[in-house]
Amino acid sequence: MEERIQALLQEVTSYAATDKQSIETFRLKYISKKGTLGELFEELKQLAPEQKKTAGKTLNQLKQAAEAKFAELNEQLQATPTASTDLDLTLPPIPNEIGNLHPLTLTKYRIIEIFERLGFNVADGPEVEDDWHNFSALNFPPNHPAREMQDTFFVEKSGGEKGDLLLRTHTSNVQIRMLENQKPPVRAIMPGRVYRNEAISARAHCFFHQVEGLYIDKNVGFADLKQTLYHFSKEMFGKDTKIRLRPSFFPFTEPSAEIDISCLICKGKGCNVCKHSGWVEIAGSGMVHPNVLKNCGIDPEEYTGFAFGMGIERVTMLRYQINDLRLFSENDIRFLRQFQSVM
Ligand code: 2NL
Repeated sequence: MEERIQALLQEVTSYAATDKQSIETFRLKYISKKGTLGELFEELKQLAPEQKKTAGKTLNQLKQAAEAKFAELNEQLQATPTASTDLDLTLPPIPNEIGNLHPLTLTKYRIIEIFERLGFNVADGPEVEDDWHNFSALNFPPNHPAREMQDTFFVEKSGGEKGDLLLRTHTSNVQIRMLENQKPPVRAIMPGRVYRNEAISARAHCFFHQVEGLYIDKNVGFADLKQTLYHFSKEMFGKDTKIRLRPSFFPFTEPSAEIDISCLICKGKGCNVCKHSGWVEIAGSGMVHPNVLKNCGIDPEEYTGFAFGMGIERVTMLRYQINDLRLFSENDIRFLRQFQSVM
């Protein structure tokens, strides 16, 4: 028995293993109670007391040597970066979650893209505005209902009384600022957030997004307005889209027209979205009122132009068939994730 133990001791000390599997084989053979070591301890019990004493001593040496070797092998394994054992380098990588743009941003970018190709610049301006740039310069009469507290959010003065500042109700303030500072020709669109004092519902919100457009030059006429918005509609909603103009009224344009497109959902046959008319409104527009040009120091005898305004929410709802305005501002990840792959 003594000889067998000595031979095993030799085996144990010279054992070499570089991977998990052979270390496990080592453990089962030399450490586990069910392995060779276990068997020897069983045999030990049968020996005569004198033999038991010496054999027991060497057997314990073997046990200690095996445990020390086992610890050493494990340490070696940890220290060597053996990619082949733990890492499968042929696996495709786990993709990084990079999020996605908000559907309103996607639509805004698409609108910008279309108008940029027609030579329009993109302009930006303040959301907190004074009365002049939001109302007076745009030919709103002093007692116009839009100027009332229930339609407009006013910024209070420190004493709590209504001040001259308000949250802009449209992005036209940007156009006014531009016309005040820049001689025509002016050709620009103004996307941005606007505010109205309205109760929140599926169809209305106290803030939303608008793109307004303005083109002022010599000899700009109503035909230019029609062609520009016709081109936009086909680019945005598909080449078969038709447009229709209905007479309308805005204080800042004369004449004014509401722009409808043929319903995308039912192709004009009549459905819930178009309320069975076959047409849906997408924008307001018109020829810039001479008073607006005068207010900005531009001679209406020399220059004319058209302007339009459309709701980005409305265009987005038509584009992606979204039926509730509130979805845009609730930040529900289940809604937002659906736009991951659209661009
Ligand atoms: C709508 C209507 C419109 C304009 C906006 C505009 C701006 C200037 C002068 C004249 Cl500086 N007009 N903007 C013109 C017509 C309609 O918006 O329904 N928006 C959602």
